[in-house]
Amino acid sequence: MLKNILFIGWAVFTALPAFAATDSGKTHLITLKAARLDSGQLAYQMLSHKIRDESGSEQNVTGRYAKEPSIPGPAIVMTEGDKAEVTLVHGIEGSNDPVSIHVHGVHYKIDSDGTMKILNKVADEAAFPGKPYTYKWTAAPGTAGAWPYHDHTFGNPKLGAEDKGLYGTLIVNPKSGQIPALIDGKIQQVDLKDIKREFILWMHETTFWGMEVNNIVNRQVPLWTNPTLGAREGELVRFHVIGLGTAFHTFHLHAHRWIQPGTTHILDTFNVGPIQRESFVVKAGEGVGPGHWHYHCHVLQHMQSGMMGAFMVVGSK
Ligand SMILES: [Cu+2]
Repeated sequence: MLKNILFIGWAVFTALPAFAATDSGKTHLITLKAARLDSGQLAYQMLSHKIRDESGSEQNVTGRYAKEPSIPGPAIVMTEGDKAEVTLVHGIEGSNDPVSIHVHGVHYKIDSDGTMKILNKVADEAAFPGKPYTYKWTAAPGTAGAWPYHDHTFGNPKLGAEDKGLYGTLIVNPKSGQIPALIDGKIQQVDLKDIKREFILWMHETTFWGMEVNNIVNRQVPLWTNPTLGAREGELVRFHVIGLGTAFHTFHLHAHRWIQPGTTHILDTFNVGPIQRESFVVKAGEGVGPGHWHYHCHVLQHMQSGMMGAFMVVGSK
């Protein structure tokens, strides 16, 4: 009897992680293409994104994305508890080299690592011409944050071609729907639905590469290099800053302050190493008003090479 109870207890216990992993139920069905730009650089493009809910009905959200490949690539937004099936299509003309997606932060099995067999000992997990590859990700509890995804195979089976433009951003929002932010001088929880715009800035050698996720019109806009960012005074704006390449940077935004996530430490500058990232929220122009607020890398050599842009805050009236 006792043995049976223990056995039932163990069966329930072992089944729990499976329930926990599927309780949210949303599955993102995504098709991305790796393509070559006219400049010779490489880039990812969103071909299709559908979100399937628990009942099995699907919502097509492909219209949120730019219609062309971009650097950085499409920003994929998920919520903790969601799953994704990401199919990559090889669209790099004139090359038979495999191309892949390796993601950071979320959970995946070894066959979704996005590397070649010489590294993972399982399979060549990449798309070949005419032969797409599908990756499965789980944005498990504890994976909220902005994460990079990038190629790990093209042109070099151990390294890939992230430095040629094959990279993008995965944003996993917390299930609670809230994040801490420094607003009106106090650390408080803000609702994600109140964030009007998100600016993604990749710091690559001596250039910022930007993407706006505009939550007002529900569209993504590639901003390309050293962009001018725009917001209305008082809007809640979330920044996601990610490093790429070989250089170490210091991100600085004039006249705004924010908190280092998970702390009460107030910042206006932080360090960004390769593939390191930080996300933070500001209330545009808080305490300082509208203006052509400068943002830049504070490494002098990088500033001298033009690593800068503007955060244009326009008056609310
Ligand atoms: Cu720098």
